[in-house]
Amino acid sequence: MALFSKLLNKIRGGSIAAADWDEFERTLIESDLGAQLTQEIITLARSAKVDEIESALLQALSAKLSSAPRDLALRADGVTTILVVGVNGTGKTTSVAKLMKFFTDQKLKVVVAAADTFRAAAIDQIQTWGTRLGVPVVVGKSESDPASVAFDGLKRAMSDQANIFIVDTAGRLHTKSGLMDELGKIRRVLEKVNPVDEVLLVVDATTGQNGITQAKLFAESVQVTGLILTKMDGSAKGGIALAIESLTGIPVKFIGSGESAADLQVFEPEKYLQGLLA
Ligand SMILES: Nc1nc2c(ncn2[C@@H]2O[C@H](COP(=O)(O)OP(=O)(O)OP(=O)(O)O)[C@@H](O)[C@H]2O)c(=O)[nH]1
Ligand SMILES: [Mg+2]
Repeated sequence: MALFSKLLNKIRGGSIAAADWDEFERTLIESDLGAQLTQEIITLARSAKVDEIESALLQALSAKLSSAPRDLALRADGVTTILVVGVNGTGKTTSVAKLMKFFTDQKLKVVVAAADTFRAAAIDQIQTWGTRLGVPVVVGKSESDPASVAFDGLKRAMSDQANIFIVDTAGRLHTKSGLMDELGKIRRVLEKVNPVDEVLLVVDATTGQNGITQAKLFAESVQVTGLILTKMDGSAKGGIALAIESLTGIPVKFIGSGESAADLQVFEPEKYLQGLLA
């Protein structure tokens, strides 16, 4: 993750050659920062004074982060509703399980709806997590209407006086407008009764620049309020969080770092930037 450390050391040591800049550029590109951001950073680094370079970089990178609210919009009273959306296999269901643990650890009462009704296995998967983590999971029949399962889940959350209601949705391609419209329908049906507070888009960090395209297109059809960047434990390149925030304006709210329920971290931008520069 310490993308800049080698360069900074060389600059401070006073011996930086053309090849070092090339290597730095490669490092940034390979970390999924994207071409444009990489060029901006290099231009800045080349022009900054030696003793100011670190603070100049930190400032420039900070300015690239999203300025949208980063804390979850949790209600003090009533049910906070969170929709979890994304393309196939990004880690939505696992992230819902992680959120179950995240909230129950804070002594909040959680109810989940299994609105991925396309596959029976998907219903089993989320039910298994619910049983393991002690969270009620409302399911419908296989192939039943996802919006009606979500609605049943919300009714249960309200009658149970739950604090948090999470909807796990089916994976969908951001390019298929029919499937994207279905998310809008889920939202509309829920909002007849209670507002949707967060729409968290789950992006697999290992998909690199494609993740940025996904974020842009999802944001166009549903009001995405935050990202969960998963699989940051694998070969994921640390630059993707910065690239995605800079290009979409959507804040990263959580980082997924493994397959178990505990592998979720709240994204802390300052720490993240310090980590890049360390
Ligand atoms: N290493 C790693 N694996 C993860 C992480 N999150 C999810 N996975 C794995 O990714 C695979 C897909 O996860 P799911 O949670 O089923 O993904 P999904 O988005 O619900 O998939 P669909 O419902 O089929 O669209 C599983 O094998 C998970 O264990 C993560 O943060 N790190
Ligand atoms: Mg799933």
